[in-house]
Formats: sequence, C-alpha cells, structure tokens
Amino acid sequence: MAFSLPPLPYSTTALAANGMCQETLELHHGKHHNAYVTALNGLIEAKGLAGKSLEAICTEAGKAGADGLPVLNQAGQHYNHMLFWQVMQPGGGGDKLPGALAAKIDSDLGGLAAFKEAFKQAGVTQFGSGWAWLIIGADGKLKVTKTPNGANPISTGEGKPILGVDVWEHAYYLDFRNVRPNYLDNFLNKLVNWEVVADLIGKGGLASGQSA
Ligand code: MN3
Repeated sequence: MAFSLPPLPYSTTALAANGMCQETLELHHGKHHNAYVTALNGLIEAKGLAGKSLEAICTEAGKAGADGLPVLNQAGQHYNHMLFWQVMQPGGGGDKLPGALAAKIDSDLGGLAAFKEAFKQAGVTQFGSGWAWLIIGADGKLKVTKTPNGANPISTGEGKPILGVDVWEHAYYLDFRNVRPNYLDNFLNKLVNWEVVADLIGKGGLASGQSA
C-alpha cells in the first residue's frame, strides 16, 4: 500500500479568474504536493508506518517532536494540501455562508468579519512557511490558529482543521508576488468553499481515508 495524490476537485484553469492561475495549480498540486506524497511513501518501510492512517501518522510524528519531523514534514503536507484543495472552488468566498456555519462563527468567534480578520492575521504573522487554520478545538468550539512548515492542528493536538490556507511562498508568489495579505484577502473573498467547510464541521474534520 502507498499514499496517492488525489486529483484536484476542479480543473487547473478553474480558479484563474479568482486569483489562482493555471501555472500555480499545476506546480503546486502536480509538483509540490506530489513530491510530498512520493517522499512520504519512501518513508513507509523505514519508519514502520505500514497500515497506519494519515491522521495517526501526523499525530504520532507530532508527539515525537524533533525525531518526528522527517515524517511530519511529508505526512503533514500531504494532509494539509488535501484539505486545501477541497476548501476552494471557482467563485467562492464572500459572505454567504450556510446558516449553521455562520451561527457557529458568530457564537465562537464574534462574527464573520472578526473571523476573517483573525484568520488573515494568523496567515500574515506566520513567519516563514506554514499554514493558517480554522479548527474545531477540543472543547468543540471554533478557533483560529497557525502552524509552521508541514505541521497541522492534528500534529499539534490542537484540534481538527476544517479550513486551511497555505502561506508557503509557492502558494502565492506567481499570483501575488510577495504580497501575502492580498493573497489571504483573495482566498477569503473569492476562493473558500463555505459549503465544504460547513460540511466538515458535521464530519468533525477531513477524513483522508488513506493509510500507508
Ligand atoms: Mn503548498
């Protein structure tokens, strides 16, 4: 058994009118994400990962600290990118959220505008490479957080991510050059698939369905 690169849920040209061009998606999905999958598969035998779920591998690698980093870098990035592709759509973003999601953001995070600002700030202030997240915390409440490099809220034990944005430079440099805040504004206002995010609350996060 091995991990595999799932196809994008839309074509590589589908997001071009919304700030993510064909070249970005071809490189980011076909090269970067694929390289994480290939490297992770190369670690399965050596690290005794056979038969484990992707989520279990992320959790165990996170608990192992520095010793777990070689696995976490690849397993985390595989998980993170699978979620990232799922939570975008052509013509997404904006302020029309499914009612249950909007209500939970209101009660847990003080409203959509406050959430968007917190999420953007998490992405802007993640120094170097990493991710900004909306997660379901251990107390069942929504929370905004961020992680460096290939880590994620599963590996840190913070909770289950339902929305994530990649702030590695490879995610935005072709479309927004060095201006990460504009990439994050664009993500929130033109790309997020709120229906998928709302669905992931009900499911308790993304179930990768993949095991080594
Ligand atoms: Mn990436």
